[in-house]
Amino acid sequence: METRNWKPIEGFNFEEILFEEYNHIAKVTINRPRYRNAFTPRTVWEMSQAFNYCREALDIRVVLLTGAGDKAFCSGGDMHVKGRGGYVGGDGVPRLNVLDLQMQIRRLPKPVIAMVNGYAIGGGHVLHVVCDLSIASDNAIFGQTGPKVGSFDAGFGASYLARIVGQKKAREIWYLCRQYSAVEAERMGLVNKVVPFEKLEDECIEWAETMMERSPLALRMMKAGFNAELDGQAGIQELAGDATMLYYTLDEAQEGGKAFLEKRKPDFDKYPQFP
Ligand code: S0N
Repeated sequence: METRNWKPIEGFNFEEILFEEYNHIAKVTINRPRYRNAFTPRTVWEMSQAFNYCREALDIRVVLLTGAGDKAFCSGGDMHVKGRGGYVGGDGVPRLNVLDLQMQIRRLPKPVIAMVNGYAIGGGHVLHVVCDLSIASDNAIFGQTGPKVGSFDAGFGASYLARIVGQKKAREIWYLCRQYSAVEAERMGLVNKVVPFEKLEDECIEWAETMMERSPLALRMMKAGFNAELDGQAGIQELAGDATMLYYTLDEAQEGGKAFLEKRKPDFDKYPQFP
């Protein structure tokens, strides 16, 4: 693996994730290898802040999501803090805040690559599913455990998974709770590519750098388009929001606001029309 100068992104007090940047690529690493990178409400809250930063930071073009160590990407919610109503954090309140994080990853107008470096299980599996692309090391293992351990994710964990692998396979994954190798996952279309563990980061960086040579706006619109197809009204709102953003960059849109402030009728006729 090439040695890269990952720089910590400053300004946060993260305890359960690492947040770093290299060449306009942000890397969010779940840093709880002792528990196979299971997430607590705090882990999720920290990831949420990191993804929010990635949305606002104009110099970040692609995000990698991964887990620390060589055993796990993420093993889902931390069973030690699973209470009635959700995962219980330091404030004693049960939460399922990973659902908000899933939406955040989907709505980030930049590509997110899941760098799957080991087990992607339970809610950890859903996290890689909601990323735009998944690249896995050859030791990666995939699966849902919900019906075996008293939980389920019938949202993106069901519907988006089924869009990817098909209804029959998705039902198999959830009903039987088996584990699948990286090669099996690749065959199902669940991951884009499988590489040797020591090549995983290099491969992800190569994909990220290739995407950075493409038009960011074109990628943003494609992501919104892919989401709209699945997300219904919320997906259309996202795509429409991007269309509005583009409209606001045009003189035609500026004319409307200017005319209002100058107390005159807007003149929209001077702007080009397309068939
Ligand atoms: C990942 C597995 C397969 C790894 O096996 P391996 O390598 O043999 O390691 P272990 O010895 O099992 O584990 C090492 C240590 O790590 C601890 N640990 C592992 N996973 C977790 C975990 N999820 N929570 C807490 N601790 C974990 C082990 O206990 C062990 O510790 P020690 O050394 O002290 O014994 C294997 O570990 C495994 O199967 N893990 C459990 C995976 C699992 O079932 N995860 C699902 C958890 N639930 C969810 O993710 C639900 C998702 C969710 O949040 C949600 C989302 C939407 C709607 C609803 C929900 C909802 O939760 O209800």
